[in-house]
Amino acid sequence: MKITDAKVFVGGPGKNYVTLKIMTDQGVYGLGDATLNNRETLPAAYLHDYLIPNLIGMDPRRSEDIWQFFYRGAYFRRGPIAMAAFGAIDMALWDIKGKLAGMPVYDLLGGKSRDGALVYAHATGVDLEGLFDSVAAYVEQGYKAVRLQCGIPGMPTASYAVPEGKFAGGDFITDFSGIIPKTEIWDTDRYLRFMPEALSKIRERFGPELKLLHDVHHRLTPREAAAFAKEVEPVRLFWLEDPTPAEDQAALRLLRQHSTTPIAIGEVFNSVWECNKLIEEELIDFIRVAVTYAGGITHARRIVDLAGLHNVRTGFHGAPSHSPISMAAQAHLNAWAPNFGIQEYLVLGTPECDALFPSDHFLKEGQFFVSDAPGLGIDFDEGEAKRYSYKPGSHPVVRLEDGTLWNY
Ligand code: CS2
Ligand code: MG
Repeated sequence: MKITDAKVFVGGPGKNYVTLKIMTDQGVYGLGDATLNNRETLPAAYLHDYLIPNLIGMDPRRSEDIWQFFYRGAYFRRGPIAMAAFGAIDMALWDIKGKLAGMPVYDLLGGKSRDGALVYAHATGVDLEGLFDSVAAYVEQGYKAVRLQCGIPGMPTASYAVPEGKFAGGDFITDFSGIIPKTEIWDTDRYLRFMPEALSKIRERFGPELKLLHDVHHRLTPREAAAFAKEVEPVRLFWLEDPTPAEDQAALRLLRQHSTTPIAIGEVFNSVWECNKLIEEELIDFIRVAVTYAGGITHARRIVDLAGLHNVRTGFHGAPSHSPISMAAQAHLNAWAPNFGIQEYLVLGTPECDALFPSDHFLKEGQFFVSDAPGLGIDFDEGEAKRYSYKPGSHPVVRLEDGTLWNY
């Protein structure tokens, strides 16, 4: 069996999804997602210029060897661009493998450990009242877990937590007015004065059952993060996410010595080599990698297995940065993983998105139910894809009030 062709599409409704389609001589095809938020043309070029010419003629059933060929075979390996490109190929090969076997990918991984996978939604408010309303709306829809982000009084601009524009509440972050980013102003003191109290008011209002999460988005120093995590202990967060910049694995030691608040980290990691210390030293409770940026199912599964040895559960990244193809790949891992924790999930569910990526995966009362169709259980409509093309966009950058550049 041979791979005969592969195509890359960039575009989508309100996003630049990077979709890979791999064709074979047996008519079976596979789909993968290489979307790298606001850098979408780069994994597309890596695929197009380097990987696809090598892929043609390979046997798609040999997904492990193909993964090793691209990873070890690239002298300059790793990094988000390369790993997103390898990840898309890997997802597509698992899709093909499942279709050949007539089995959903979760069965190839070891079968289902659960039916529905717990998800969390993004509740946001420009102020606390707005946040109350947003949480109440999700509770009403049956969600059991929500992430809480709130505008900070006195903070000169809206924070990442409260995106402006038409997708507010949907957390679409990208600003499509061009590649020159807008600037957000951040003030750690204001944040530290306001947020612990806000979290405790949400706990008071919504009671003990609701799972509450909060994302610091890499903005604190280790000492500030330790103090914050300690202060919010009575709120009993499900997790505190990215309290410190993710490059510094040792930063979490200080936090761990001072607090028992569960910590989630990893949405910007691309390989096990960025989180092995965090996992082995049990400095985190949830690993947040995404199947896209962490080299596909083959590599993400290795991270999940390592985490399982150290009491670390999964909490895969699920911002709309990923297309429904990655979300499908993650749904199969979530159905299987013995150490599954939770899945971030923002309903993309516009008619346009569903038309581009038809599937029968579904969400019900705060749980995600994976499709039982062979492979990843998701399709890509090339006719629909003709409606979309690449649109330049950017994330904001963050500065302190005196102009110092800070972590987005
Ligand atoms: C966020 C992301 O979902 C999250 O937890 O941290 O929305 C992140 O800001 C984006 O993926 C960046 O592209
Ligand atoms: Mg995050």
